[in-house]
This record gives sequence, structure tokens and C-alpha cells, in this order.
Amino acid sequence: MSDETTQIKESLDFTSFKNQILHDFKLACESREASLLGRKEVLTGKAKFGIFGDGKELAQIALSKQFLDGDFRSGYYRDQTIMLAIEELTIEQYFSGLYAHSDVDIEPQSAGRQMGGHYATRNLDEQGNWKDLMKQKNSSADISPTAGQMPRLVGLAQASKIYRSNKKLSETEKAKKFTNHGNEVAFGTIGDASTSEGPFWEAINAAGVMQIPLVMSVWDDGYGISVPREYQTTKNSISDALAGMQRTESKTGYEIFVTRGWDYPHLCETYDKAVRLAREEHVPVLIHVKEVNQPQGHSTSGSHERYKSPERLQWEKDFDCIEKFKDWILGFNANGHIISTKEELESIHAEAKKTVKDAKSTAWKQFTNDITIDLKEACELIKKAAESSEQKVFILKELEKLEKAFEPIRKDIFTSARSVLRMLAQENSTDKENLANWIKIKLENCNQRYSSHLYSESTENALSVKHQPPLYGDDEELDDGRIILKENFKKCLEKIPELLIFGEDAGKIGGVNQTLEGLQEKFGEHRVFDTGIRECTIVGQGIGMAMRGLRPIAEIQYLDYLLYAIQVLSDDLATVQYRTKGGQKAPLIVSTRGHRLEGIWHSGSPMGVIVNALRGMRICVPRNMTKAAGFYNTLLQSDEPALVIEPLNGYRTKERVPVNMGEFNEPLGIPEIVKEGKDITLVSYGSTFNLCEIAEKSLTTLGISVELIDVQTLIPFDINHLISKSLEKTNRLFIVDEDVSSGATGYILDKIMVEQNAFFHMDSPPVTLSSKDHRPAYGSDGDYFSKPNVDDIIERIYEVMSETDPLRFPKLY
Ligand SMILES: Cc1ncc(C[n+]2csc(CCOP(=O)(O)OP(=O)(O)O)c2C)c(N)n1
Ligand SMILES: [Mg+2]
Repeated sequence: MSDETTQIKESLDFTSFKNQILHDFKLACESREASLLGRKEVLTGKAKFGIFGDGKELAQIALSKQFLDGDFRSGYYRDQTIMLAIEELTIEQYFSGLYAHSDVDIEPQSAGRQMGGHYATRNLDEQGNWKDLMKQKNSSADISPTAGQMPRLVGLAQASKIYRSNKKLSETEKAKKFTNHGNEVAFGTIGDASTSEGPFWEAINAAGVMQIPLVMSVWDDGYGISVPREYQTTKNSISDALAGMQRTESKTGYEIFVTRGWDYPHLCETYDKAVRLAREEHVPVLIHVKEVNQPQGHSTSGSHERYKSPERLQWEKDFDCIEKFKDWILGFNANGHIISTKEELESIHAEAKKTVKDAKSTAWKQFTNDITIDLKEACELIKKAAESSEQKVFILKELEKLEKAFEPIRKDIFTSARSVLRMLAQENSTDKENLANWIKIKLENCNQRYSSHLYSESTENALSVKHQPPLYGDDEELDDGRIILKENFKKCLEKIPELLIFGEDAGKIGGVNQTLEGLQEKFGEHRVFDTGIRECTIVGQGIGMAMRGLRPIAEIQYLDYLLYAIQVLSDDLATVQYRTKGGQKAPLIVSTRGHRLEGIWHSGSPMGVIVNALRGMRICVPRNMTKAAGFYNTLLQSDEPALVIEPLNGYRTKERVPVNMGEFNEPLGIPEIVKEGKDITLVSYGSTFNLCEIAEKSLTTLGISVELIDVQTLIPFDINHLISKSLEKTNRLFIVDEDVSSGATGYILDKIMVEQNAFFHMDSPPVTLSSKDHRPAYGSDGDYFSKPNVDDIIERIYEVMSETDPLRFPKLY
């Protein structure tokens, strides 16, 4: 190359370098201005709450340079700069989120369902089908609980490992939407204080053990709200505390990097190295970003002057990452090449300020326009209603209040319209009818706006799966329940290449009850595998992998230990569809086993906790293993997250062996009337249902005809109101389960009496029979006296009949 060509090349290289730096500077300024203006919007009452990413801009710009299509983020509320940099958030959308705009096209992160600062990409199309995630940069939907993003992060990173280790799978057409042979990185972000949480440690350990491509950034600004780092972290440093995880020549582990939040070149260099290592070699990395600042304090809920020293407040100014970036740019001089001048930087900053202000105004206009339409319509209808009403004076007063309201929101409109309708309660007019209809239609519309997508609304939702009953051959073949499950899983693993089954003892020995016996040998360690004892991240693995196109079944060894995972199930999995308004899904099946066996922590049945904490998931409570297998088969054809609770004492019980393993399924929300009867409807599920079947026989000999119903799934619950129809005939209801009193029986009773309106069919008060409120005592006697037993069921039902007809059924006691 001639000297002249070299010079031209150098200057071209420098121009693109310089443009990149100025682009980064502009982005940092825009993000900062958005934080500053965001705070004002909250303090002036336009938005309710604000939590912003100021001070974290440079580190996030450095990270985003390494963020490729197909990669995933699992982070928290400070990450606005990442989202802006990867172009999955505009400043307009940022403000729309702050105002809680409920139109998903305008606020695509959560359609206003989550507070500002909670980010997500649209990973599904409008029908709920997967988009090509390799053509976009992905962010799993944030949640507010600190460190709640960590379990899911493990699964997002593990998916790359699964795809890389299973070449056949990663080359399927389906997989190409999710992976390029496992080269994708999962970026985790967390605040310094949130590293104190259990899920952080569990996730870090799990990723280190599994060697998965996770890039964990800790934004260390020294505080968790007001509590300083020395109260949070051993050695006052997360990288020091985790130093034992550093890999060595002979032992795998983490690569740990330490950098500073205001040091642009070092940040860029660090992320370049760290992400390459994770992507190419699947080594998990931790990047401890120290000296991150927090110019405005924690959130709009208070000011940091209350807890920061004057020195620290001064440090926030002196080490403001944008000021430091400016100094670096102005001090840069490579062979006479300079990046920019003070004036140019100031002008970029001023331009950024204007861009943000304009974007905010547009977002506010969009937000208010939407409401103005409803406001105008309501005022018009109220005015008309006033004209023809005797209550005119009062109605006009309400109208005036609404018309004069300062920046009214939907709540103001509805409060006025509904109070006017109540004023018209005693009148009959077309205007009243018009107002009532308008309210009804708009309420329905708001139901969609604020309450849709708790469950899947795609064509793959669990209720749309076509029912195929189990078929049986002529030879009445019987086998252990566990064998039925195992044979069914075998067929499913053959049929569905994305299916993975994992958990404690699930791999090598095939589960503590041998329901997966021999399946690891047959299908390999990347399909059926063991995990550490860590329920919360077992579920997290499942969530993350389900978000990347795999079909995980995560095993929780016993139902009692589901409580370790209840937070991640409730806060994360159960809300994925809802909190993104159908923008994301995680069709994870959690498999566990429970109800009666032995002792306090192997007999639990906390079904009330579960049905109440896990709305958004399907809850299946099969009474035997054929039913359980049927539910797995239904769920594997659907795109919904679910929990299947196998009855723990049924693995060695003989069941008929279906001939269509892997094909038959069990519909959700359809109770089974196992035996028809006319005196009383006996409702139960799971293990206690089997006791009810025994009790029913004795009751028949006592002259009581029982209609025996297995509810089969608690969510959804009896969608066709079969139980209410049964009560039309029997007029008496008896519910049995082995939760505490008023637990799941309270839920069932409410569903039947209130939702199904069965109250009017009743001749006797409904009766519930559950376990004692204490935990179940150990041993068979402990079980007999702690849980409902066959004698209890028979006698309590006899008592109901005795109260109805004491002559026919004289008192026993
Ligand atoms: C489980 C849980 N506990 C408490 C909170 C309330 N909270 C929100 S943010 C926060 C501090 C987090 O500090 P840090 O992790 O350092 O992040 P930073 O805000 O400093 O970036 C707390 C306690 C929460 N959201 N979740
Ligand atoms: Mg902090």
C-alpha cells in the first residue's frame, strides 16, 4: 500500500471510529435526558412512579456493542440504555411506558401493565406464534422482584448449550428461529444490592456448574435504595466474594472481569473480551462494573440526600459517567486525530435534550388523545341523559366536574359515567339505555386492555387441543402406574425433538420413582438430565429454555419443595403472557408429585397456596398415572405453562395399559363423573379421590347413592359447569381434599357456589372435608389422623344424609 493509500485508509477508519464514539455520546445523552425528564413527569403527576437508568449509560452502551441478533437479555429496571442501543425501545415508547399507555402498538413492552423501566421485546406475532428470534435482539420480560431475573437467565443461557450439543436438533427448521448452533449469549444484569438475594447465588452456582454462555453484569452503584453495599456483600465486593468461582487451568468456573462505570475504553474492551469468551467457549462470565453512579438517587419515591454523605453526593457529580466520557473524548488525540470539540459535544447534548422533549410530547399527546375520544363520547351521552332526566341538575354537576377535570384518565370518565347511570336508576329512557350500553361496551374493552392474556389466546391454548382418549387392547394388560408414565414419556421424547426432562435424580436413575427409568440411556444426557438441588433455578432453567423454543419438563422432586420455587413460578412464569400482553410465552411444564405419603415434608398438599399463587398457569391434579400422562400429552401440544401433580402413592398401583402411548390425552377443565348417583355429589381430586371411590362403595351399602366427580384440573375449573348440573339432581355437595381447611376446598366451593351459581340447587349446606390445619404427622397413624380418611368421608356423608332424613339414616354418634 502506498503512503497515500494508508493515510486515506487511516482517515476513513478514524472517521468511522469517531462517528461511532459520537453516536454513543448522543445515545448516552438521550438516555440521560430521558431519565431527567422522566423524573419530572412523575413529580408533576403525569406518571405515577419512575425508576431510571441514569448513571448506567456507558456500561450499557459497551455491553450493547456485543449484543447480536438471537441473543437474550434478562435484566432489571435500570437497563433503558441497553434497550435503546439494541433498538428495541424508542424514547417515545419509554415515555408511553411511564404513562402506562395501554395500546400495545404504542407501548410494546407491556402495554402499560408494568411500571416504566420494565422492558420486553415482542417475541410472538399477533396470533401468539413465535417470531424468528434470530432476526432480532431479544429481551425476556422484566419483573420487579430483585434478582427475579436470575433463574430465567440460567435457562436462556442453557438453551444455547442444549442447541450446541444437539446438532440434529439445532438444524431443524423450527430451531433455526431460535439458534445458530448455540452461539447465542444470555446477558444478565443486576444491581449490587440485589446480589444479596438467594436466587442470585443459586443461579450463579448453577451456571458455573453447567458452563453456559451467560454474561452477568453487576451494576455496582454502592446502594440498594438507601442501604450501602457493606451491609449487602461479603468483603464489600461481589467480585471478591465470588473470586473462588474463577476458573483455573485445571478447573472450570467463571471468568471474572472488573471494570468501572465511567471508563468508556476499558468498558468496551472488557465487554468485547468477555462476550467473545462466553459466545465461543460457553464460559460463564461475571463483569463487576464498579463505580457506577446514580445521579438522581434510587427512584421517584424519595431523594438520595437523605442517606448519602456530602462526599458521596459530590462523587456522583465528579464521576458522572457522561461527564467522564466527555473528558475522555476531548482528551483524545491520536497522531493529531481528535474526536470532537467542546462546542460540538454541547450541541449534541442540546440536540439530545430536544429529541427527548419532543418524544415525550408525542407520547403524552398519544396517551391523552386516546382518552379524549372516550371522554368526548361519555360527555355527549351524559349531556343527553341529563336533558331527559328529573335528575338534570345533579347530572349536569357531574358533567361539569368531568369536563373540568385536569388531565382526566379513564378512571375519571368511568367514575362519572357510572355515577350518572346510578342517578338514573329509577328512570326509563333511551338516553339512559345508550349510556348503559356505552359503559358496558367500554368496560368490556377495558377488560381486554387490562386483563387479557392471563392464559394463552393463541390457537395452541390448552383448551383447544383435540381430545384423544386412551385406547385399550383386548387383553386387559395391567402394569404399575410408573411404567405407564415412563412408556408415555418415551414416546413423547421420540416424537418431540425439543422435549427435555430434567431435575434432581431425573437423569441417571430416572427419577426417585423410576418414571424416567432408562430414558437418559436411550435419549442421551442432553435430553434427560440431572440437576443440582435447587428448585428455584430448575424452574428458571425451564422458563428460559421454553422462551427459546425448547419444550422443557422441569421436575420438582416433591410437591412440598415447590415452595422453594413458588416465587419464580408466581412472579415470573405465571405472568409471562399477561405482563407482555401476549408478547412472550414460556410453555414450561412443571412436573411434581404430592399429597399423602409420609411425614411433614413428604405429604404436603398446599393446593390453596398453589391455585392462588399461580393464576396464569394450568394446574392438573390427576388421580392416577394414565390421567397424568394424558395431561402431559395435552400440554405438550399447547403453548401454556402448567403444573402437573402426580399422586405420590400411585406409582406402584396397577393400571390398564393404553395402546396409544404418547397420543392419548386428557382435556383440561372437564371433570369426570366417575359414578352417577342421586343423593349427594362428592367432589374431589388427586389422592383423596381414590379414597372417595372406596368410601362410595360403603355408602352404597348404607343406602346412599353418591355421584362421584373427579375435578381433574383446578385451573381451569369445570368450564362446562358439570358440577352445578350434578347438583341440580342431587341437591347436596360434599368436597374432599387434603389441603388445610378453606384452602383448595374454599376455592372449589367458591367456583361452584358463586361462579356456577349452584346455591339455588342446594337442599343442605355444602360440606368440605380437608386435612387438619397442622402439617401431617408421620407414620400410617399420623396419616390416618391428620388427613381425611375413608371412615371420615363415609361418616361425614352419612351425617349429611342423617340430618336430611334421620329416620332412614339414624345418628351414628
Ligand atoms: C424481592 C424484593 N425486595 C425488595 C424490593 C424493593 N426494592 C426495589 S429496588 C431495591 C434495591 C435494589 O438495589 P440494587 O440491586 O443495588 O439496584 P439499584 O436500584 O441500585 O440499581 C429494593 C430493595 C423488590 N423490588 N423486590
Ligand atoms: Mg445498587
